[in-house]
Amino acid sequence: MAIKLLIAGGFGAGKTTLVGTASEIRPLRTETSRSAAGRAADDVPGLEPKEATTVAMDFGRITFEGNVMLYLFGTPGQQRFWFMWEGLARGAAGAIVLADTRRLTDCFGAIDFFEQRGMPFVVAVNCFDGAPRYGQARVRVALDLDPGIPIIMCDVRRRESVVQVLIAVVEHALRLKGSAAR
Ligand SMILES: Nc1nc2c(ncn2[C@@H]2O[C@H](COP(=O)(O)OP(=O)(O)OP(=O)(O)O)[C@@H](O)[C@H]2O)c(=O)[nH]1
Ligand SMILES: [Mg+2]
Repeated sequence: MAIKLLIAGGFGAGKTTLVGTASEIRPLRTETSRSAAGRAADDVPGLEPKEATTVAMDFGRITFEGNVMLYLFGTPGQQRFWFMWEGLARGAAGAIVLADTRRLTDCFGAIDFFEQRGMPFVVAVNCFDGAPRYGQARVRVALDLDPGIPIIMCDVRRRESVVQVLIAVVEHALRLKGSAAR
């Protein structure tokens, strides 16, 4: 069985890192180094400068138990590339919205996108070193998430952590599908 998942979220939330950590094949990346104009537009004061950004997508694959294959599609984070999300979302079973607590509201766009399309999603909070730590309850209030939407704390550099998030989104998508069929 093959399942397509989208990895979305704000600029620099760790989408490319997540796909790279999870993937058993060499991930396809479409990163470019950032132009001076891009830096001026997107860099956030106080955060480390970012050298590269995704312009089209990331792609990776992970197999569970030898027969469930997850195809991971990372979206570009910068708002000017969002026109590509529509195509990437086609046929996806669910999505992960990655959030960075230093700029939590950057993922509002992604949440709106999936809510409007009725696409199952979970919110994964990428716990960057030194970033503020909020509990699930505070993240839920801050992002105005329905009680049914899972929120998972993660570190996208750690494989076990990413696997937990992947399992959460697949389970959530299956649960919603099951309740729709009833
Ligand atoms: N300390 C720490 N650094 C991280 C973590 N996740 C990602 N990074 C770093 O943060 C930067 C941004 O990560 P990316 O994976 O490129 O983020 P992205 O969401 O793909 O960014 P865009 O494609 O530009 O939107 C990279 O330099 C990563 O090495 C994390 O959990 N902790
Ligand atoms: Mg990226």
